[in-house]
Amino acid sequence: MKALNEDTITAISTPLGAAGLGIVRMSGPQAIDIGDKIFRAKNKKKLQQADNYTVHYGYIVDPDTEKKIDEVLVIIMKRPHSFTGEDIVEFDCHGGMVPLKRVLDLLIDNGARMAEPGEFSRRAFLNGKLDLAQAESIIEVINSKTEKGLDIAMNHLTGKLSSKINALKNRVLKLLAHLEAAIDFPEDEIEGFKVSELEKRIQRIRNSIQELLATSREGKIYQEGIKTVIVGKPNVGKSSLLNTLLEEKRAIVTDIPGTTRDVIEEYINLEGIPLKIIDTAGIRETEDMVEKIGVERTRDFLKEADLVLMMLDVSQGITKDDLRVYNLIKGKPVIVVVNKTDLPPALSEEKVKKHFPEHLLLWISIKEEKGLENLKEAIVSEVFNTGVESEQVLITRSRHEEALKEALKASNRVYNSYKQGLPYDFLTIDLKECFNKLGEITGETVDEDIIDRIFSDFCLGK
Ligand SMILES: Nc1nc2c(ncn2[C@@H]2O[C@H](COP(=O)(O)OP(=O)(O)OP(=O)(O)O)[C@@H](O)[C@H]2O)c(=O)[nH]1
Ligand SMILES: [Mg+2]
Repeated sequence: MKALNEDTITAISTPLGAAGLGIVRMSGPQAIDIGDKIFRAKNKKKLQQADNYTVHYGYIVDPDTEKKIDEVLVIIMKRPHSFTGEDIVEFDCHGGMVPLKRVLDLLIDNGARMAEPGEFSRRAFLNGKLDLAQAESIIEVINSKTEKGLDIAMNHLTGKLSSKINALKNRVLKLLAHLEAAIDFPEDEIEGFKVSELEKRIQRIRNSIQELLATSREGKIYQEGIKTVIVGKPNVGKSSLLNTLLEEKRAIVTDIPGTTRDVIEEYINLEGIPLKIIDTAGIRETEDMVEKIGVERTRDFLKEADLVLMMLDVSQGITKDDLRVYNLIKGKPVIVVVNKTDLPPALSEEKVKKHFPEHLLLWISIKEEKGLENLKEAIVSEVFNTGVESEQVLITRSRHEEALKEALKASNRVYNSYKQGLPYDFLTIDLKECFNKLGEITGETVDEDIIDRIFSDFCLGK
């Protein structure tokens, strides 16, 4: 284990605001000493004498006056068997800004230092309790938007992704060792190394990286959601659709065209997939300043969209405004949603098909709640071509995706060098690069500033 930090850090680990309970956490070599300075156990025992993983009831006091500040439970977790690998003392206090802040201040007055965001997790990483991919997954667990998202994040936290990466790294390393031995002892036979198997071994490494990389699109969708933008001319029922999917009157709906003027974003859970649904201002030629800005914002959101729901009003037929909308979304995955089928139609199925030949068409009536289940299914299958098993390890983070792409490039170079019959030195250079890129994911071969950046994204107290 690496050298432990000398200072002891502390932070409030629960959200601020009135609550039943709040937790102040402290980690470091003086944690138990500092705890004893301000904690008075009901049974008079000192925390120093406490066994590992025990809970103690008593009061936090101001040691200068012995005035009681809060009634608490204290949890002791001793190094190295704690989250950070250091001594940890956790105070289960009453929630609420004032008591929590007071306990924090007392800990700082008595020798602890305010923790930086993510510093507990960073220490866990530096002390070898978690690798980098596992540490990053803590944020994913906290931020997961659906149960499936949580399953995937938990697979990362429990090390399933890391063990896949490590297995890959071992294969690269073994090949590297064999090639280096073959370079150093060209005359000798090297145990476990057959030239005839070289091509297959390189290819297997490439394939494994490729397979993992192929999961990143779905992985990101589970983590960040499918960005689905609802567009259409005014009054076709975009905000009504948002409200229906949300099962909540979130957006204002009126029969006045141009009701929605800004962009509204909400998350819904669609069969375990987070759908980030975005209602936009109706698009039409307009002189109204506010509406114009709304349309501009719609354009910006469209750039980022994973999927577009283009809405039509069956009672109105296809108008110039509809075609203007369509021009904005060309090239995106689009589902054409024809709404208000409860009204007398001014639009036949053939006509819609003719205008939008390459898109899926769905007919709905929000008013009569018809066709909505079909729409939900269509959204999922439009984005996912195949079903996803939650046991599968998916790549969810751009950082991992980038590292895998670089590793793949390096393995391609290894393969090309092999095919060209270049000396083994050419292969080993790129194999090392491949190894290093894989190691960036788990953190062995990553730069300090990247580590800084990763942990600074954490919330305070984590
Ligand atoms: N008959 C009928 N009316 C509907 C249906 N869906 C929505 N409407 C009505 O259509 C009108 C416009 O609905 P909105 O949801 O505000 O339309 P929008 O596309 O958001 O309009 P803008 O925000 O102005 O662009 C409202 O009066 C809704 O009640 C439907 O399926 N059938
Ligand atoms: Mg609207």
